[in-house]
Amino acid sequence: MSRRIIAFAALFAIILPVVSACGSIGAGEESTPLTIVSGGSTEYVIVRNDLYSPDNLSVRSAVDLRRAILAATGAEISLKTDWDGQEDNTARKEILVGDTNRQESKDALEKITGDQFIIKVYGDGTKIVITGKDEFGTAAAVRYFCENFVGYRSETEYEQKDEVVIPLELEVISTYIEIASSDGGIIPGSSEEASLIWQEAGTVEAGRRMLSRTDVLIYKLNGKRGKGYTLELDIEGEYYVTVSPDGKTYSRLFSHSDNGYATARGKYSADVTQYFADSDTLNVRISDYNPTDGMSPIIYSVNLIEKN
Ligand SMILES: [Ca+2]
Repeated sequence: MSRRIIAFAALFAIILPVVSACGSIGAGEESTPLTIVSGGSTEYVIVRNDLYSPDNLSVRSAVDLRRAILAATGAEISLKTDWDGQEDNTARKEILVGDTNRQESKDALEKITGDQFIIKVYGDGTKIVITGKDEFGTAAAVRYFCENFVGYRSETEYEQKDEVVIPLELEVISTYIEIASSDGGIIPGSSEEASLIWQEAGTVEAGRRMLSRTDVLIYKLNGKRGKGYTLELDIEGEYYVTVSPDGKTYSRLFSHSDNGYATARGKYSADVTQYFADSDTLNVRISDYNPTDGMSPIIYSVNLIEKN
């Protein structure tokens, strides 16, 4: 049996778009604006749980939020942990991501069930909670916040804006879907996948990444020098997959013409051990094998599996 180690944490779930959202603000109701970012700066800091390691999805989601705000508004927002010792943090403007030690996070978590997340402003806007019951819910919450309030969908898809303003009365409680994959493959559209993308391409919908003829997608996968790995792709269409340890010289790994299934969806894997002989990373480049026609690659998951 092989062990999963893929870049960053081994994850098996991804968050797909929200099924239902209910807010405390209905159409036509007056809301009071709460400014998070104005003129490229912010008074808020992002706060995350001190006890989690940097690979924890909740922590990575906090980093994603920071990155989204910076990209969309140019505002540098600090990210700190919730450990303040004896310091009084009640007046500090904080965006609390995940299950922090603040009372507001605890109160918000009481309001939701396991498959929900919550985004809620407390009091006069000093504390904004963005959390799920677990790190997957928190990732879904951050994604929702980024898309709906920051105007950020991905590194290449966001609105430039001077301000981020949310309603002071904001309370979103929403259900999300986790799609489990049997073997730990990372699914397009997840924040895990986002962390692997070196060159973005194509469009993502319902856990699939669809390339068009001239699109070139590059994942950068992290491993350990000298270890053995198998690369597994769940893919269909006219794919052409090349790999490179240095991002300069690419070698052919496989293409749709190598298997007997024509362009059907399937899990295709190849030994990539040799590329880790002298490198901790592997660039995986996916493009259309035959760009002159319409059949193009669709990617369902990517997985780098360490060999025992
Ligand atoms: Ca094609």
